Amino acid sequence: MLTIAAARPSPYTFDLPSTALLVIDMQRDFLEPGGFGESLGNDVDQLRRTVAPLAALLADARAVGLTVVHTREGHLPDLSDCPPAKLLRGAPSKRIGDPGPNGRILVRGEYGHDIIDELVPLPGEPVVDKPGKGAFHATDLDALLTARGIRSLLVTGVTTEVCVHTTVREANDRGYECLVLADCVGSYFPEFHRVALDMIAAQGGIFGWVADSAQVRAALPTTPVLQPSS
Ligand code: TIU
Repeated sequence: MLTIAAARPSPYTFDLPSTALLVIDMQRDFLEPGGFGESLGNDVDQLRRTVAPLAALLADARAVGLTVVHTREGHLPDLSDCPPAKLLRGAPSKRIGDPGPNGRILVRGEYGHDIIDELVPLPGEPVVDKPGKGAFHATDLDALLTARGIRSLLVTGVTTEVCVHTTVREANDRGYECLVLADCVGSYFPEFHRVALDMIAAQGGIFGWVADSAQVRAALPTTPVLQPSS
């Protein structure tokens, strides 16, 4: 067992075979100009600080053979999986499905829908396409994790209070332990980011634990101990 002694609200213990690194929605649509995030009026630069620590963590996780799972938020080209409540809400500069500089906004198969170059998935790493904010809603993520014997999630990605939080809540109700890595999750709203992390660790860890990626990287062995996931 490995222990992250400095995790909030208490030390987090996990073992490598039953743990996955979950990378949520690190897509151009959220992190680069011209995509869904910017269409909602957000400053996409707010999310950039997550990229370097997440790339470093990903490299160490891969080196040790940890299971890595990526997710992408997006919709079928005919938008049949996008509820009107999501499509029509608000007054964005562009709606889901509209053409943008990176292709149609938040539509599967478009350049903007894919994961940023710095964090591109390796062959064999599952990429779960999800129509909602939570990664368990209308996906096979639970079955995929169960088949691999995963019970513990190192949670990273964007945005802290939207897709990360929804996924952590869903995971918590399904019996997974979640350690959210504060420097590897990001929000367009610094205050929401801070409070969202506090909400996870409050009340004795009502949804899980919070730590920094450096603490996890320091705890990981330096030689492979697992077969690469397939
Ligand atoms: N708007 C916002 O903060 N986030 C999303 O719409 N999706 C995700 O968080 N991935």
